[in-house]
Amino acid sequence: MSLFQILRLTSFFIVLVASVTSCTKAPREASPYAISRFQNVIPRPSVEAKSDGKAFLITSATTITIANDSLQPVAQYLAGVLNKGTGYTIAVKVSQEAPASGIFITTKLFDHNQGREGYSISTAGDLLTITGKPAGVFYATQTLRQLLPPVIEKAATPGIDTTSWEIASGQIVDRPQFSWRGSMLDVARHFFGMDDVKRYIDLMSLYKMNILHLHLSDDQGWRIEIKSWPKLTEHGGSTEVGGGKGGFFTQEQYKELVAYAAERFITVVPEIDMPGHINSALASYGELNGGIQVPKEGRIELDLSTPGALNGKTQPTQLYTGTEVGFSTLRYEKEETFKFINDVVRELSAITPGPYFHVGGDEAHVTKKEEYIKFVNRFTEIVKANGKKMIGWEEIAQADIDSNVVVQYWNKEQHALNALEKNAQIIMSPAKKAYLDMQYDSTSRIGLHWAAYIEVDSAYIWDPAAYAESGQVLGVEAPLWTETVANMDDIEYLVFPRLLGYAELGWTLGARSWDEYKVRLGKHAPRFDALEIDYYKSPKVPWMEKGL
Ligand code: TNX
Repeated sequence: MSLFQILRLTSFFIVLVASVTSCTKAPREASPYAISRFQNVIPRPSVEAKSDGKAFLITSATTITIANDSLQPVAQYLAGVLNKGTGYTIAVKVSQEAPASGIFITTKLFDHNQGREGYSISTAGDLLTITGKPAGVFYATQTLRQLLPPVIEKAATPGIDTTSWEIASGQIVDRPQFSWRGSMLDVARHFFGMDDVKRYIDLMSLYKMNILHLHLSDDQGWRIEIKSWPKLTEHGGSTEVGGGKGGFFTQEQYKELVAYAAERFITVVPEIDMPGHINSALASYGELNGGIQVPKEGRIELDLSTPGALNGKTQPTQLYTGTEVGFSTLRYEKEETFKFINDVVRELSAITPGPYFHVGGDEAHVTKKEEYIKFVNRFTEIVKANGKKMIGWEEIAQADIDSNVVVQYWNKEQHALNALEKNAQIIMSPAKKAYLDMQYDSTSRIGLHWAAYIEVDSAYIWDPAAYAESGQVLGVEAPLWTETVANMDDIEYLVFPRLLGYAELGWTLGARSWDEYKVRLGKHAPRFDALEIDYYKSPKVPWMEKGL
């Protein structure tokens, strides 16, 4: 018999076994592995997760039926996930009637609390029903992935045992606590290209996060094309921390990232950090420079007392590849500065469908206090005139902000309280708990520790709703600053496994316990391996070495 004949015969038997399995009517008991997966979903389902001990099987005969066309994109996404891992060609059909078997998706909600992002998954015999609006169905898909064996995340290979894929059946009812569940990626200190950012989006989406805040400019680099100020990227984008070649996104590339994120129900929030953290722009256009750059004992400082800095003779600064913060500032008293700001906000807002624009506003140590306040007040007007809602780091709470502004808390509680008093909304990113660039402990190979060492337990043990009685807390965001982060392996090492904890803090309602969570987290090791995530194997977590 030739190899070809053997292969044909083998696939004949696989199809035979698969169709026999798919016709089996008697409910099968779920394996302990399937039950364990059901119990270890992250973020933990908020309302209910009850297994009935039976198994639901996905086979080559499974189809996805959607009740209406608005579910087409999410259903295709689900089919894509399943087909990649199983090697099947599961199709999507449209019918308002629930089929007798397979996966049925409907927008008829399970209950009225479900909202835009909630979902339910319930199984009865050979039928698995998902209810939700498109975003909810997307999150149901992420849950289903975790109910399947980790190898679902690997592209199917011909030799794989694929007669069926087991899910423990039962009922899951789930919805998020906060509408803002985000992470920030700093592409300015080190530049990360399209593939890396897309992978970051994919990884976030696995845990139902819905905000990607892109830190697009800083002293070390300008990373987004602004057509009316081309030197920002030509010159300002040409390096990064450590002197590497840097890079930037064209507007077309940025749009592609925004669309890629939107397919995963993630809103991109662009940040242009002003009036400090702006050296890359000052190096590109000297007229924006609010001072004169002087190297001092290996640091860079700005001399504002030099008359030349303020009388029209400003010079472009040098490009900067170090890691100091707080030495640069835009020049307040020139209208040209506000033309620049307006052009940047206008161009970037036009390619950002999401409602937010982040103006930075942090660590403007060399901007005079009264000018800082005036800057922020002008930012507020400019962002509003360009149709966006303004977000800024906590320092902006010193300006005349109101309920239309969002303040991102990172360091000083006083600023957060100030923001709440002014009726602003707040995003919780406390550096001591939520900064993904903090080292786990003193032996971590990269990362900083100015705020704290943040082990996996510490990252999880805090309450973002501490201020929630105000009703002004939008949610949680974990920022990854990249002074010490140079490639995707570095990103994954700092982000995983802490990201799952932040996702759960943002998503899951109700009480939390580290002792319970750490066991659940430990069960995700084989899934990280299947996804080829280079995670930090914290000694605090009982990692599962083998299993499904
Ligand atoms: C503080 S947090 C910064 C960043 C740094 C970070 C390093 C904030 C608003 N500003 O510029 O990258 O610390 O951890």
